[in-house]
Amino acid sequence: MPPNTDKNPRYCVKMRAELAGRHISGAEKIVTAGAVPRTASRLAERALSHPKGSPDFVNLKIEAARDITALQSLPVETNVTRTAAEGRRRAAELLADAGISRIDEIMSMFPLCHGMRGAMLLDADTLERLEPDQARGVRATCMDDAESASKFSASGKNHYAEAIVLATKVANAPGIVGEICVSDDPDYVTGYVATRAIGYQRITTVKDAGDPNGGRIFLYRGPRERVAETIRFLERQCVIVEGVPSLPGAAAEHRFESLAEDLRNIDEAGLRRTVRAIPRTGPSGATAVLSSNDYLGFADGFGSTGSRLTTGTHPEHLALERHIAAFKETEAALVYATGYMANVGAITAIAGKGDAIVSDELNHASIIDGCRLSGADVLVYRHGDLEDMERKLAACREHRRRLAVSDAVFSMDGDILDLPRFIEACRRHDAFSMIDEAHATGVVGETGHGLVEHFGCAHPDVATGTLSKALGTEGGFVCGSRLLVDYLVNKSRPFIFSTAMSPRQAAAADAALSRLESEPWRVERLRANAKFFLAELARHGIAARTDSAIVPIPIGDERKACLAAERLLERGIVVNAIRYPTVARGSARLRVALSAAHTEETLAAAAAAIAEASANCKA
Ligand code: WAQ
Ligand code: MG
Repeated sequence: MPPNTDKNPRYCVKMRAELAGRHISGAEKIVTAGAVPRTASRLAERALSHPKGSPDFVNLKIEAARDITALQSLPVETNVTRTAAEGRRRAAELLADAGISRIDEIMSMFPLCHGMRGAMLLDADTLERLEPDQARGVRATCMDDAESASKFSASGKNHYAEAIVLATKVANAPGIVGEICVSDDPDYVTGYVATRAIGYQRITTVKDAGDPNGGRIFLYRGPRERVAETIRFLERQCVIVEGVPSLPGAAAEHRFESLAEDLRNIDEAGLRRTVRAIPRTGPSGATAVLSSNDYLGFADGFGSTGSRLTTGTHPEHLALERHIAAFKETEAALVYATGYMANVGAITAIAGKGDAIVSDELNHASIIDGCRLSGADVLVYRHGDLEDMERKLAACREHRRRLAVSDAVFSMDGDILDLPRFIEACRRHDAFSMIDEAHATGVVGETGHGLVEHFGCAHPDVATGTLSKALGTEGGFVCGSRLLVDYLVNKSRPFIFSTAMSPRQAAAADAALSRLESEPWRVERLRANAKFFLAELARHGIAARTDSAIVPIPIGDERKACLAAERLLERGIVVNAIRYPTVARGSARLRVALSAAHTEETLAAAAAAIAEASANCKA
């Protein structure tokens, strides 16, 4: 934007809309004079097409923005929390680090914020209320994101970017030592705490779903006679915030904007779906469920009775999804009936006709089937060859969307993907990055959290996995940003059109995940077993390697591999022979999969028997 001069003055354009006496929409932009008509028209459009209905009145205000301060955005960190209690504990820790105590008392004041358009202004130490008008509160206004012009046209309202702009202005107000924000939207459980020292700390769960209590609390420390100056800064000082980061996986990232746009179209057509558990008890006792598929009344207690979008969602599914998201440190997760469906479901929702998928040649069959079903152009790159992958991505520049997909741990070779390089390459080519952690979850990474933990790197856009391997139960999942999961809920046919997993199954998987978290020694034991087993094989002259729990023992000829497996079975050792078409012709192998439950005696005996059987069969 050009400098704010007399020749080219800037204006603050503000919009707010009301329906039936209630505020339904509000926004503001700071723009040059030339951009005022366009901005005003867009804000009017936004007010008039609000999903909550046609407003009774829209207030558009255009004010000269004479004195503008530029501020650098607070840095953003995300704290993944599973429950409201955990989120509030995290908020308390963060603010304690910033020298603010009495957090529990402050948090307990949120119900008093109900109905306020502005924030509560509290003395940070005495908790006295300092707002001149307690019903309204103090509103931070006259602020904008320096890059809002580019974000605005593309994505309409961006809660996250708007919250960072507000928090940056508030944190820089004289006398303000901190801010706590909890959304007042009953379905949006994310909030943040912010100070100049700790930055903008998002907390993914700070309240229970369905809780309408929220608001903002600004914490002030200083003499009473300077409160007015603070309020003047918050309400009148024009501020432009520079360098607002975009949330990974948020609409502001170009590739995600296309998912957001699809969702907006669905929303505008009145077709948006959300997942919610059906109430088991209504106001007058049990709910009358007249839309399940439980025709004979057999499902009670075991079957889920329907698709996740009809009657199939139970509290157990939602708890499992929150748990998986927290475990994977992503905003959200979605559970599918199987891992196969998670892969097919994610790929076919993201990519379709006119899109391109770039896929490792050794990817699992569920990925291959997803690619085929999607209708996208599929380009297969040489196994693990990320340069080949980049060349193929570069060749798809003209496609609408690009998706690169790889197994995290390759199921037949046991090797792992170089995730940091994979993600970097995807970002360079504006491609979605997707990995399947079926054989990585519970195995790879210090405590079994998968590749991100192993490499200490960024998250891919999409991570899928299964509950049926290390977690010993059944089902599959996809995790990533809230936007991704909302998109899948609306677009992923295997999610939408199949019966939800049994709620008991969901509870069992939830418990298994807790066990993985509380017994990290199992992951350690598995790693030790792999090391021991490889050493035993080496002692018998077999060179094998692995980055995971899968140890392939190459044989080559298909018949010989089967024969070796038969010999081992005769001795009570179950090892599968893997042949074409699972692997290439002439690369048959014995595939050993290790477990933390194996003892060293078992592994030593197995290594000796494998060496003998494979030597005999080769001869
Ligand atoms: N100044 C002061 N208080 C405000 C303002 C303002 N300009 N705007 C809203 N509030 C207060 C008011 O009491 C609302 O009820 C409350 O804050 C919540 O506002 O993913 O959506 O606009 O990182 O509902 C935070 C997390 C989302 C974003 C917050 O707030 C993220 C949100 P909402
Ligand atoms: Mg709100």
